[in-house]
Amino acid sequence: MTIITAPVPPDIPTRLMQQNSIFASRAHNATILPIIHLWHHKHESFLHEVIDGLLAEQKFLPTKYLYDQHGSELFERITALPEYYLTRSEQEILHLYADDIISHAHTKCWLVELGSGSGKKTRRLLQALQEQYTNVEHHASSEYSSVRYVPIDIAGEFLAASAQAFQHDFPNILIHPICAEFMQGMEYIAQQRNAHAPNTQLLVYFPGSTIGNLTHEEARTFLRQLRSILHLGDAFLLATDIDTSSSGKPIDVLHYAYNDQHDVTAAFNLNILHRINRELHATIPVEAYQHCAYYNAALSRIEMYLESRYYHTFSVSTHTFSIAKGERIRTEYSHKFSDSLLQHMASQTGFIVKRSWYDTQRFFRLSWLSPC
Ligand code: AVI
Repeated sequence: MTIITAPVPPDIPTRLMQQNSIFASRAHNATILPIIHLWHHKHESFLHEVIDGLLAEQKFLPTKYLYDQHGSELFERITALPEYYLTRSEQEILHLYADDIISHAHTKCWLVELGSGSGKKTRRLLQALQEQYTNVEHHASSEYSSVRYVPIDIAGEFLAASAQAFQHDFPNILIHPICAEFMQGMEYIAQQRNAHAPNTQLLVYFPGSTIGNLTHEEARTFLRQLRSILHLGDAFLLATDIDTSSSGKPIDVLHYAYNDQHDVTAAFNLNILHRINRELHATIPVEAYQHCAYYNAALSRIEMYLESRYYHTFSVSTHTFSIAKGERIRTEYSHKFSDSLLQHMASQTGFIVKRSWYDTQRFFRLSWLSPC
């Protein structure tokens, strides 16, 4: 499958820097390659996916549309909430074990991050990479630079900001941002590696337990696609949130992580309705909805909905929808994983879980999956 939509530029950093002076690096800053833009927001698919979701028996809105500019900002705020333990737990794992994790990587390694956002968590991994695998003679502006950071995200502004933020601190790491959907970006970077640096390892980091936002079937499809792009010897560093039955994590901890006292998660959820009104000229009365999120213990997942407070109608394009009092529109699943579920999914999709690292409360894990 090839979904590359932009021409593949020659992979010679020095020349690109000369072409585009805003990317020119000072002596002790990392080189940033110009952002590769492969992603285009398609108004038609947004409209069709929204209408399909609202016509379904159990109404839903695709989770990915929670993340416009404002939605991404609200999500950044969620990650700093005291109730949202996921980010802190993952940061703790990286704080404790980044050196150990990176010691499993090859000396020639491109660290690819899927959904990098502001890239805050990655700082510890980059520090460990820089300390273990680069030295001052080996400056990133060399076209032979063997250590790269490749953030992939559809949010171009976040990519640009995080690349700039890393530029100064990691002078020996070449930064290669890609604005794309995950698999699109993966295909592109794997082609680059295969063509220009075949002995380099791709270490793909998927943070935040974002895989939990897919259904198990979608997650398996995602893992199989990724596996078909990776080579033996590459690695997948996967973050997953842990379920309640296989750990001592109280259900309340999960509940409040998605029902915070300042209603930031509620605003994040409701924002999708504002977005639909604005971008699709819909007439949804946003005040008719309230945030609803709870842990479904039988299916080990948070389910997030927008619940109607009263009967109302609205239109999206030529469609009119009637919504009953108490009716729910699903906006997100957030699946939680036991060790055995993770191992089973990995083995079904061509991976083996080599090692997992946990935070001290054992709320969250980071796992090293090897293609096999
Ligand atoms: C991005 N994702 C892993 C978050 C989660 O926890 O499932 C999204 C989120 N939704 C509500 N709060 C956070």
